[in-house]
Amino acid sequence: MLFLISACGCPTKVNISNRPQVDILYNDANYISTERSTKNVAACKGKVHVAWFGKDNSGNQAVFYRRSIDGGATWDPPIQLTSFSNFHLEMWIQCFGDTVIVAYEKIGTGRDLYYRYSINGGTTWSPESPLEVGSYNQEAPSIWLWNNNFHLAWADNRPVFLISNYYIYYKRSVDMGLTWTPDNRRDISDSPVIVGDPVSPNVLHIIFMIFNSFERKARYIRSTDNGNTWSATFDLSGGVNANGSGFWGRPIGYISAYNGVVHAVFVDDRYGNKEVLYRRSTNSGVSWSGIIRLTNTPGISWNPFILTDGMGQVRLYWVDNSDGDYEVMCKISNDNGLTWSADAKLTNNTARDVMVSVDYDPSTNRWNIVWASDESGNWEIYYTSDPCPLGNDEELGISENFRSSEPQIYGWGIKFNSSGEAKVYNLSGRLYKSVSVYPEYSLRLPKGVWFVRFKGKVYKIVVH
Ligand SMILES: [Ca+2]
Ligand SMILES: [Ca+2]
Ligand SMILES: [Ca+2]
Repeated sequence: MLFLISACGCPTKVNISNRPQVDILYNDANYISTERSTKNVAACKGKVHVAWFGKDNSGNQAVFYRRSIDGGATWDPPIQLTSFSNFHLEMWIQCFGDTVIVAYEKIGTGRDLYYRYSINGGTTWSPESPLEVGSYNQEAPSIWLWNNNFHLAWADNRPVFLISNYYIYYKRSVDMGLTWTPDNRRDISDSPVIVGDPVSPNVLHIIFMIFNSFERKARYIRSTDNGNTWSATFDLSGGVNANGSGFWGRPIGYISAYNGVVHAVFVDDRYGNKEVLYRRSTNSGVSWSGIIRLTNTPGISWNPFILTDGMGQVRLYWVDNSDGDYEVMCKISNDNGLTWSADAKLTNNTARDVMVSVDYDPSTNRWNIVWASDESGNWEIYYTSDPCPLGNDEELGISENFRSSEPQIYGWGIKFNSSGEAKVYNLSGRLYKSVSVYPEYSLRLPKGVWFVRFKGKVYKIVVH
């Protein structure tokens, strides 16, 4: 019996929403994210924060929130952050240290952006405040937090020279949204994702799309002065329009940056069906690699989410309907985006598994993955992590093992089949002991939950 870490995440998952009504991450009737300014998980300082839309029995929605303060092992009860009302499509959750912000689209005067924030890691929350409210539509909030800088990008169709068109806007607050820099209108048209570079936090990157009857392309702008000025637009799509009717024509994308290396992904169908395409910059977005095809599946590859851990690992998560019902997929680069692993499945079932978003917490070295699935019959929000959540499930990770080189997990400890250094951690992540092991070495452990790191993998052991 053995527990193996899967490539994309833990084989067990936590049902975060667990309500008899509909719980979704992106609020549309297609149950497919038709834009990408959506992020439902944030992980900082060992706390994991998840936000989603939950419906009531009348079909109204509210924003729900749930957190783990032990890196995803156990979860506090859910909190309802808003009253039941009418919401539009997207929400965004972001953290920095113990600051957490949840922003979302409400139906008001057109569509408006509101937010709540916490400065104590999600224990208590500010009242709901307007983030960007006015006539016409304010949509697609995307947030980057760094120290006291609250960067907001959004899409807005307020009239420009009397013509209503969606543009990308940007503004910044250093007092949690009490005061703001002026609304800074950038380019046409929608679905911005803003990220900063943790090594050079004054460098900001926005991926967005132009989506109208003339053009459907992924676009990019950058700032090197903390959002005061922005570059001209760069066409990530290389002149090629996405095809498909309605929202399927949207080249929805995502972006991630660390130490000047920027990873951008978007979707179009230049290879015959929807695939995830990738470009990489090694000079903070000054210039870009050619377009690299990351997926090659017969079905729709959609909803890409790319993230770097800052230590050379880059992960692409996306959803793919090649098996007929959508799965969450991933592939991993361990050389900062130069080469990529084969496709791997995080989910594998007959339900729709969609709307994936991811955050990485450097304080726990943990990838946190959230998606929605209708496998319960009424849509739930699921969470998993890589390595596995610490002790959320007694049967976690127990599966038959046929790899003789792998350690075996028992109720009393772990038996090794090869030589090396094993490090044993307790439930709170503290190193318990380091052991030099060899084939047939049996390491007996006291009663409790333990994690053994051996040859790059983490094994969970429950000693009863
Ligand atoms: Ca539900
Ligand atoms: Ca495909
Ligand atoms: Ca599925």
